[in-house]
This record gives sequence, structure tokens and C-alpha cells, in this order.
Amino acid sequence: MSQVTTLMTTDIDNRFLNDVIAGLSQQQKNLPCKYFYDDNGAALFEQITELDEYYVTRTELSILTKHSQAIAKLLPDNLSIIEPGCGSGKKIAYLLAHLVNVKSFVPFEISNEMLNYSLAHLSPLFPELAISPLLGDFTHSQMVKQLSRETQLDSQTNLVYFPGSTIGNFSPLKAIEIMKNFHRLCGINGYVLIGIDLLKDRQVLLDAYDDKQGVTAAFNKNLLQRINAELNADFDLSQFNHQSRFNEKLSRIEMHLISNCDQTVTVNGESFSFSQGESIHTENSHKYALQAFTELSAQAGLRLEQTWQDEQGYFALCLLRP
Ligand code: AVI
Repeated sequence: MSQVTTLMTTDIDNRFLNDVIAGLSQQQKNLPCKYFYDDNGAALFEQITELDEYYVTRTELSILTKHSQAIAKLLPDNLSIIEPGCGSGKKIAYLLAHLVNVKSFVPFEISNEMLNYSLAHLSPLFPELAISPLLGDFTHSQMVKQLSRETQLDSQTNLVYFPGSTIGNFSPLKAIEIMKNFHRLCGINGYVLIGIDLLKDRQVLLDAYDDKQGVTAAFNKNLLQRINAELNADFDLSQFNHQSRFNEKLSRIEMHLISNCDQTVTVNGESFSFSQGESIHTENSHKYALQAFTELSAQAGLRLEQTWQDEQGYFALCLLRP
């Protein structure tokens, strides 16, 4: 079994409390969406990916099924691959099936459970593959330095694989910062393969983030449960409702938790008051037009070389190069 290297756990622990207190102290209360993914949240997210309304995963997988071979043909042999936020590790399997002599695979994940799941999934499928799993927060600015130290990446030609439209969960400014890190990681002759969710009908988007079964609502509320469990807080989950909104101006779906009543919540001894109808903004999911994403990538020094889309034009896989 591959040895998991843990990056910056103590830092993560302290950051969670600081980020929650800071977010709840803002006029528009907010909580960073990266904290959705404790073990329970990661499992709920896996359920979301199977929902009828959530077209995202299904569509991306259909693109991978159809085009992985063509994508692999554009990539060199002996490649090292890094997958930040690898989740269950299922998506890299499509590419690995067509790549020759992959030097190493570095799955990088914030959820221990998902990291172990991805190892258990990939090891039997690719017994020859050298896997160097990393546990940590890839959005942290120190990521590149730590990652390079802990792994034997090539200095010139790596592939950074970032499917799932996770890039959409960051503000455009943070997305540029993250893609700049990918640029450094992939090396001067390297490749970055990113999945983006394209702009589409507003109702399709709203339904995808507010499914009938209430799995997305449970995923959103799990964040409050996690804060209760880990940060000595007393959120009453029955007093908050899930809501998805489409912010047209900023081209993004937003998830909120709406307070049902006037109430006070305590987190680690600090009190926060909520009025009835007040929201905690928990997630943004940006939806891009291809042109806008091309311009964003250019600001990270990456040029769009090729894209693959589904027939409905819901989703795109974008191959970027320095
Ligand atoms: C992980 N990320 C790309 C998902 C998304 O679609 O923004 C997270 C998610 N939130 C609600 N449903 C799915």
C-alpha cells in the first residue's frame, strides 16, 4: 500500500476555526466551501454526483469516455501526473487506461477517507503505477513548494489534472492564483487539463444545486454539523434552510443557508446573531463561457490548446499549456 504523506494538518486545524469566525463576522455571513468535505460531506458529495439533476459528473464522464484516448495521444510517455482534489480517483482511471509508462501519480486530497478510497480503487486497476498520495489543502499558497519537496516531479513536463469543474468553486482571482500554481507544477513543457462547467439555462443550473431528494440540502447543512462537532458550536440544523441562487452578473450558482428565525449561535464561546431570513453564503460555482475561461487562463500564463465538449455544450475539458 502506498504511504500517505500529510501536509500541514495543524495549520488546517487552526485555520478552520479562524475561517469560520472570520466568515460569520462579515456583514454577509459566509463559510468557505472547502470545509464541506469532511468524511460525511465527501460521502454526500459522491451521492450528489449520481443525482438526475446534477448533470455535471455524468456529462464530464461521457466526455472522458469518448475522448480519453485522443487526449492521451496528445500527452508524452513517462509523464508524472498530479491531481489536486482527486476525490474518489475515478476520473484519472479513464486517462490512465490510455497512457503509456506513467512515471508517477500524485493524488492530493483534503479528505483522508476519499484519499484512501481513491488508493483502494486505483491500486488494483493499475498495479504497476507508482502512487504518492498527499493529504492536505491544495488551495494553500505554500502548496507548490511543499508538493515539489515531497514528490519527485519532473522539472519540465508534468500533467496537472483538475477535472470536476472544481475551478468554478473559486473566485476568478483565486482561480488565477491556483492556475498559476498549476503552471509552475506542470513545468515549462507541461500540460494542465481542467474541467469547466459551461453557462447554460438558468433552471437547469438551479435544479442541479437543489435536488428533489434533498441531498444537496443535506450536503450544505452538513457544514453546520461539522462546525458543531469540531468547533464546539451549537447550530440548530432544523433552523436553517438550504437555498440555491443564480447570480447572473457574476455568472455563478450560489448556495446559501437561510436562518428560519431570529437566533443566536455560539462557536467556541463567540456569539453570532442571525435575523429571520438572513443567509450564510456557503458556496459559489462559477459557470464559464469558453471565451471567458480562455481569458482567465491567459492571466495565469496558460494558453488553451484544445477543448472537448458534450453534444449539449454543458461541459468542457480544456487542455492548457504554458
Ligand atoms: C465540487 N464542485 C465542483 C461542486 C460544484 O458543482 O460546484 C460542489 C457542489 N456543490 C453542490 N453540488 C455540488
